[in-house]
Amino acid sequence: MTKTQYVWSPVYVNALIERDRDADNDSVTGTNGLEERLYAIHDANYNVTALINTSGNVVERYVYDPYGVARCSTGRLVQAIKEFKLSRNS
Ligand SMILES: [Ca+2]
Repeated sequence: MTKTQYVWSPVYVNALIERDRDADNDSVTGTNGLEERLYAIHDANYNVTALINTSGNVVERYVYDPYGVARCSTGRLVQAIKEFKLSRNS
């Protein structure tokens, strides 16, 4: 059962466009069970710096050190990006 779905841009290796999530853990609500859509905002290095909802409000922010390591390492999105990078490198 899919709980989270990511859409990645082809312009860069980890350029996230948006994330759809089953926020209420109910597979009937939303489109295919996914009712939460968040869009990713990037810096110049394609690090995701914020997630905004469909109303344009910031719901998550990410801060990186000068080496590109996310300081907010517990976020689901950061974890997804790490896993995506690993899958691309293997
Ligand atoms: Ca749902």
